[in-house]
Amino acid sequence: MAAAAEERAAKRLKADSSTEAGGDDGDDGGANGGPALHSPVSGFKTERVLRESAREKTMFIHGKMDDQEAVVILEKTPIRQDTLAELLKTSTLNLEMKNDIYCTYHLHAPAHLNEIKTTVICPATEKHVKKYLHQETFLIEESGEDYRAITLPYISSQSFSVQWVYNILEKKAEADRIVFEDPDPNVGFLLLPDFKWDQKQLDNMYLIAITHRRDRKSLRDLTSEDLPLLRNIREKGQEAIQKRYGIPPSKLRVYLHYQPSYYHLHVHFTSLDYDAPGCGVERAHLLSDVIQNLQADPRYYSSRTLTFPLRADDTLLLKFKEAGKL
Ligand code: DD3
Repeated sequence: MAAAAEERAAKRLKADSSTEAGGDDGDDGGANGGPALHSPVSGFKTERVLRESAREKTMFIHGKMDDQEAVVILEKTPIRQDTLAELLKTSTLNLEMKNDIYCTYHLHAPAHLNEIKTTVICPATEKHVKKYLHQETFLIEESGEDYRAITLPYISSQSFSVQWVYNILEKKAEADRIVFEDPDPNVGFLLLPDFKWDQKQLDNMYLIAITHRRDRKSLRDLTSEDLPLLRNIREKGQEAIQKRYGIPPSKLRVYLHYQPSYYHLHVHFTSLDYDAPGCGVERAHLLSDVIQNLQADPRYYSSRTLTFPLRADDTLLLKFKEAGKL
């Protein structure tokens, strides 16, 4: 049963990618339809490795590209069931060791089955570079008063750019990745894959719903007036994911972050089987709980104390310290 459902889902993903690719594999221009561009990372000069994880098979690198600051993120992609037969058939195996019934090999996969997901941020700001350095974190307990006295002035003074969000809303970027849109200016939103998801397997499905409304920065701005918006995102988001990927609402984790990583209201939809970064109790607020809390108290999120982690090098942490709150 489960295996059959998985197979159907894999076929669905494959069908999706091949509609843009004009052939699902084997062409020379990038294995998943994207054009094989002249490599922007070949001119990248590494300055230092910010973080690496052998377990996650990732590396975060700070360096320069054409004299501009840049961050490059490399991540080995999971082995996929739908290309497994091809992988085993067309790769070469080099024996490393043999002992009794145990053998280890180095498998050399053909190029199109051996991708590394690569993210480039250029020009990168100091904040991007810091983000990927490992840092100790501390919990903050932010009252409604603390939010208005400390956090809000800080986020206003920083004027964090959400240009990339506006580009998505205006179809100037990622228009071909949109999974669903409700164009209503008040309760409407766009649903699309988050950067973190390569869309090759459903196990780590990660979509974001971005609201058309631009006047809600975070959970803190939400009141009972926003209930129609939140209910709309929950209902239509779940429906679109069920339709496109065959994942039922009971397999979805739907939540908001506080603090968010960008101050434009958005909702995360991740696969329940995926331990997504930031889905822990110290940062994630289930959309259903948010809806219920606002039903019970229209000002719940402007008055309640909210707890969240901050990195040791975060300027907001310094502001809380200066105010004698830590
Ligand atoms: C971001 C939070 C922001 C590094 C990285 C990502 N999903 C995005 C631009 C376009 C996107 C996202 C900041 C930035 Cl890797 C610094 O996220 C994005 N497009 N999360 C999508 N689809």
